[in-house]
Amino acid sequence: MSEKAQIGVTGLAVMGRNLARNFARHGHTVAVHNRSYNRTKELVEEFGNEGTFIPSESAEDFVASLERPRRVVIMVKAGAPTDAVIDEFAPLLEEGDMLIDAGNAHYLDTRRREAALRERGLHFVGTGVSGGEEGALHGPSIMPGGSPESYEALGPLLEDISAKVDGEPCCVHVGPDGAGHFVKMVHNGIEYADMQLIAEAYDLLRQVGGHTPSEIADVFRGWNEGRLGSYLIEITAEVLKQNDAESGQPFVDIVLDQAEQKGTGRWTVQAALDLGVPVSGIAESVFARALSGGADVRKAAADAGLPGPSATAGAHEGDLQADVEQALFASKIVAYAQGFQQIQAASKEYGWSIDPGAMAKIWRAGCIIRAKFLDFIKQAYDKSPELTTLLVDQYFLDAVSGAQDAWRRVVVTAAQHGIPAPGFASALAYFDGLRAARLPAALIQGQRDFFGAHTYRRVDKEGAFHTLWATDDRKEIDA
Ligand code: NBP
Repeated sequence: MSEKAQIGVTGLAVMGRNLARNFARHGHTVAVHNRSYNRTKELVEEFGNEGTFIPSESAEDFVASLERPRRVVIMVKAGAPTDAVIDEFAPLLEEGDMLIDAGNAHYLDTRRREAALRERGLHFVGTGVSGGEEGALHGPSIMPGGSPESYEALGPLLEDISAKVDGEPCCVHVGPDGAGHFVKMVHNGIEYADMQLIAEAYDLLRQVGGHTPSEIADVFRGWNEGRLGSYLIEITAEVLKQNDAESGQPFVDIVLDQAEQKGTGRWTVQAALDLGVPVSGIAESVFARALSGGADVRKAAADAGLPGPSATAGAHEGDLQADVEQALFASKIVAYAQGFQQIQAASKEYGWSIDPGAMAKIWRAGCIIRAKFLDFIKQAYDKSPELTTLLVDQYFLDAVSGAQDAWRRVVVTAAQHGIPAPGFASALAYFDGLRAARLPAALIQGQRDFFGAHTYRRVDKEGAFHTLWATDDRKEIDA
């Protein structure tokens, strides 16, 4: 074989096929391989005219068709299939070659795989790829981890096929080992929070404002022109405008109200718990999906007739639409601030040196949470790379301060009407928690010292203290 491929893709289901086509469309010769050969054949038959593909039936031929250092993108089902593919390919590769896992792997799996392959002289690059199948074909946001050395050989190809904003690629070396997959995971967690907040805004406009889905679609279209401008707001308007072809009903009314999840939101919250970072916005959105999907519990509640507010709730005190926009924007800022804080905490924990501003930059296109306001996040971190929380950056501080009266009115209205708004309410509680000069955590410390002699620190001097409580002779219990 004369011509060698610059890059190879193994795993040619929807994502892998589209990534391979994207590389080919950018003029790269692409080696393609799949466990079952029919997918490889179909790709070349259907899209062979889009560029140069070198199809292989065996892993050996596929590896032989690649130029050195070999770059092998793995795009298979995350989990055991990824390990199976690594086990199949690693023995065929040579020192300096790269295995690039572009699936949705858990970052701890990526850390494990990277360490094992490094010992064998191979680069393992866990890479977040956002934007779904359309993104994979037309330009995703790409979040590669792995060694800086691997990025030198791989980065230019990934940057080439990534989404662009003003000519700048939505791809950057995130950091070593699992950093790329970690950031992709938090991206998905933020996406959950964003979607939940939008859903709450819709619910309030519908139930309190009495607007139809079509009218609310127009509201979202208007918001999309302003500071909330984003892909998710744009598609929300489209979904709300849609009528069901069969029944003629608004589409949103014929869909079962049980949200599903694939697990990256849950992973984000689990990781946040381990890191001790309060990502309440993401957590509320994961729990809200779980609540919606808890059909048995919801039915039991409905059967028991759990009562709503006893008094008829009054009208919203203010301009509901304008207030909901403020609540949505402020809560969104909180969710992003928390997500970025989680990225910074993991970066510190694992020594990744992630540049948070660069993450905001590469999320501006090619991914689900692309939004105008990411520019402001980037600017905030450009100004202060060590920013503790986005909420203290002047732009966000002003936005949240300006929004807070409306935000509080919206949370009150939701509570008075018995409409669940966990995203808005918990974001506000987080904001108030950060603002508070004194938190009741002092009382919790007192309780802990009382029942478990866990000691406490004082406001007026250094050291750990224990008080001899009246009941201190009884057996202590841990908590
Ligand atoms: P799937 O996740 O449906 O996986 C199908 C592919 O995995 C096929 O190529 C299949 O080969 C291969 N595979 C399996 Br299953 N077990 C294998 C094994 N033991 N050995 C070798 N190959 C095996 O594909 P997808 O929907 O294209 O997603 C690919 C990855 O991208 C996943 O990690 C997914 O989570 C991620 N993803 C990301 C986004 C996004 O927006 N970024 C969207 C969707 C998916 P076969 O053809 O022989 O069965």
